[in-house]
Amino acid sequence: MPPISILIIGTPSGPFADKLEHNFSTEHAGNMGTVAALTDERRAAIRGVACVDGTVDAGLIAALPKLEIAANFGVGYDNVDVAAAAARGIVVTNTPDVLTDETADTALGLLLMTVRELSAAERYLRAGRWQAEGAYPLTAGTLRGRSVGIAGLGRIGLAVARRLEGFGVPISYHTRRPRDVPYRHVGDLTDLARQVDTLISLLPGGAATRHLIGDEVFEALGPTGVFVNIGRGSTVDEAALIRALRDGTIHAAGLDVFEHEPHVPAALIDLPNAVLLPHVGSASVPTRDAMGDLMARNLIAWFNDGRPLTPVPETPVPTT
Ligand code: 8YV
Repeated sequence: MPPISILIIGTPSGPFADKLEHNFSTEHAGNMGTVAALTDERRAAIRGVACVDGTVDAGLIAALPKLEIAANFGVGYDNVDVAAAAARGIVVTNTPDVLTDETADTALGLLLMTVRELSAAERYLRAGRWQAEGAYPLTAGTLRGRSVGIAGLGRIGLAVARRLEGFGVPISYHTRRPRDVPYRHVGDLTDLARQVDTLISLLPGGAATRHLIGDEVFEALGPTGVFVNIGRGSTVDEAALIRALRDGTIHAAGLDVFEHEPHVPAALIDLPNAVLLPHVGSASVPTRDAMGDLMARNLIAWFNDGRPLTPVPETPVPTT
């Protein structure tokens, strides 16, 4: 049997790149997922997509008449048009679990960096200012006495909450429905922001969550408020966040994700009370290898026996 043809979007690196090449006949598209360079015959033969970086939009799906599965590299899949996939019976898979701990670790690191100004303190030392000017100024912020709200208590949110237990801070969370967890549920996001002074967002991207966090939430969080975003940049009204940081509506923010990555507005970069990371939540070699391996195994499992390992709920797998 000739090998199954798949389209790789983005540039895989690590052992899973070899796994894909070994198991499939691969076509390569740039990050835009463009298939324009392929002959009609090669395009029509593609049965799977491995999306390492970029998007799988309705146009791409329409251009691939034999497509059966789109395997995404990442737990979030707002870069894949799942409605268009579901309408064609195409299965979408993501990479949950394997990045949970890494991303939760990053969230806690970012929280501490933000509250205690650790990156600014390091810059101070490197600039020779400790010796020249004396000790770094005491930080107004501390985790002591804070109460933390988590927006979005999925796998990563739960892992963040468990880590926070070790820090001895009270924890509440916002999800649509309460979960069976030992933390206080708050049914409304603005209410949650009002009841805590530290808000960590792990909300997923997509139309339903776009700009959910804006003026109202920042005002509710208040002048001692710290906002940390490790979910998706699209969930935040970035202009409102910049205003809130600038005029003291909130105290500080730690961001790993942005509205238009990799673009980060100069106005954010200029703000001393914003800690900014270039979307590194899951970005260690072991974790990215595990994500790539799971993405490849989803494709292999689908073509072997029609049972992908981690399909997303919007595109159920046929049970025949
Ligand atoms: C990655 C992520 O940055 O899994 C996700 O949803 O945001 C991150 O782990 C991304 O998937 C890599 O492109």
